[in-house]
Amino acid sequence: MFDALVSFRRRLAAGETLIGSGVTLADPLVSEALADSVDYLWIDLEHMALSPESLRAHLLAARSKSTPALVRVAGGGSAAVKPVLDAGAHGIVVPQVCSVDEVRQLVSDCRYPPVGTRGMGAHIPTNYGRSGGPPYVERANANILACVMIETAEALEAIDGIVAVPGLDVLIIGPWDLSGALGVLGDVEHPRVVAAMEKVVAKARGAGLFVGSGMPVDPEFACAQASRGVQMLQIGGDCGYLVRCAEQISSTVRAGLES
Ligand code: 3PY
Ligand code: MG
Repeated sequence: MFDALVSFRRRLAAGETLIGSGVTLADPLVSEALADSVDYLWIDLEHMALSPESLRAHLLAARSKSTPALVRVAGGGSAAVKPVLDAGAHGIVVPQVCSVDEVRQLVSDCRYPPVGTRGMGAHIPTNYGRSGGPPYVERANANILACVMIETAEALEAIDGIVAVPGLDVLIIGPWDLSGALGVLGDVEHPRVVAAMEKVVAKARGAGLFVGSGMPVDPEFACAQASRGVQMLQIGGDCGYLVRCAEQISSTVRAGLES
């Protein structure tokens, strides 16, 4: 399951900007249908409570398309992270972190000993136990993406310590929560928010980390984030695409009917 991740990391390291789609609807066909349009999937357990069966089926669909699937968990901690990794996630995104300790915890939860504290026993990532030996452990430790979202005032404050956590791979900007944390909820182009996002990009890049951003369906904002140096653009997701496309098509047809 790591080949897709190896090439994903290689493309990021080469400086490519990659796009991902959010997934919130239960049916795994959503992941299968979206995979060919994007470079990665972002399965969202923060804002949608998918069942374990649905999560596993999405991850199966992602594997069938050789598309890396990051899972944004609702919150950190081993109990949240372990079953998601063992279900075959290629990376974990923890939202709303506030402290260096939370970041250390995530990295530790994502890596097997001696590097971290991830428990042995994964079935799916080891091809159901067929390949669970040292080469698997090495590949898992080298490739699983540990990602934290920078979207709180506390995380901004602690950014130097956060980027220095060994084993952290990606900082992901949460522009909307960040705007709320800076007192201008929803105004993601406010100079204070832009300055904070630029700081996150600079700190991430200075520490050799990849940097991403979440967002709703908003192509202009995606391009603005790319121009600020964001390399992983999660350009909205399934619900947003459905509604936006439905609104456009229905209003075009209604306009045609009236003319
Ligand atoms: C935010 O903007 O707060 C996000 O979490 C986007 O994913
Ligand atoms: Mg957020």
